[in-house]
Amino acid sequence: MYNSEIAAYAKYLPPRAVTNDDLSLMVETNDEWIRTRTGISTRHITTGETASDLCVKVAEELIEKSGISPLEIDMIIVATITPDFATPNTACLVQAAIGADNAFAFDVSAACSGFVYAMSVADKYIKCGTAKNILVFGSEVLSAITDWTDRSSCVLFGDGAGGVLVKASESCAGVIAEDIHSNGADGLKLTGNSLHIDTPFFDNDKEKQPYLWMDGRAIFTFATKKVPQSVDALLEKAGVSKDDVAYVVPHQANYRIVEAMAKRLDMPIEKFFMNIDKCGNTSSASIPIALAEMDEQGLLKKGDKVVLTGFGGGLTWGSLLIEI
Ligand code: B82
Repeated sequence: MYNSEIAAYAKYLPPRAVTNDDLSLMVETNDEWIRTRTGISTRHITTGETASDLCVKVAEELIEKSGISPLEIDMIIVATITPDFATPNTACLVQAAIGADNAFAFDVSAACSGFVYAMSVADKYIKCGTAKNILVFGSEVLSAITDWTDRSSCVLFGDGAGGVLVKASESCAGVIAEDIHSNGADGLKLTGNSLHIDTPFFDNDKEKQPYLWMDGRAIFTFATKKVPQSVDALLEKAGVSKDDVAYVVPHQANYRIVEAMAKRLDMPIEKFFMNIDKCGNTSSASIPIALAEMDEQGLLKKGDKVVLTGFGGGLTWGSLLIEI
């Protein structure tokens, strides 16, 4: 059986950076309020690039860094809640753009847990021997489903993409363990872009809900309770102690959520990689963007054990233990 080694990391942020001061000219808010409540200073916002465009930039860098030919790629998975279209899926658009003619390609929808879910799927295809080289992305254009007149939510979100090349390996342990969950019963506590049925056959008297909406307090409680439980369960399954974990890479939702998680887990906050100050909340893209930044900074050392933990709409949550 092969293991799933992460062989390359890359990210792409659209060039337009929007600061808290920029937003304070649009809605009643200010830099100090946003920074103390969320930890965010800047986010990148697309000026027309779509989720697939962002992935293509990431894919080109992954191909260059790893030296792989596009024809050697067996599979492409894009985690996103802001696909270019309902069909074709985002991954097929990426396949065409990079000429990965031998790959099969599909999207995964699990909001801010999407990258963890997609990596879990990729890991299974590697372990069962069906695929040897898989591109896995998280890519979001959240600005398209943000209510830019709502000061409580428009300050939170950003656009961007990150991705990895997952390779079948006999030497690196790669994905060691996983702990993944869903709770659909609480799904309507975090919603976005509802399908609006209004046809010659049905007059809908309710309004479309096009924008991201969350019951902040309820999902804050969900995240700070369920994620530490998931990380504990993950490490127990793997027989790995907290001291042996070099980094935890959490979904970048809010600085205070991550602080509360570190406290509950009784792990030093320094082990939690955070870059929400520069990117905002990019949903499924936040973990792979963080990984690519860690790689650029030389923080990911061969043999290190790293926990990825996602949580978000669905509700969904899940953690992966990776050996670098
Ligand atoms: S908040 O409700 O305003 N709050 C917590 C009480 C401020 C500290 C808030 C803010 Br501001 C931003 C994010 C959240 C939050 O709970 N986010 C999430 C929770 C679970 C899953 C995903 C997210 C997410 O934002 O992606 C709360």
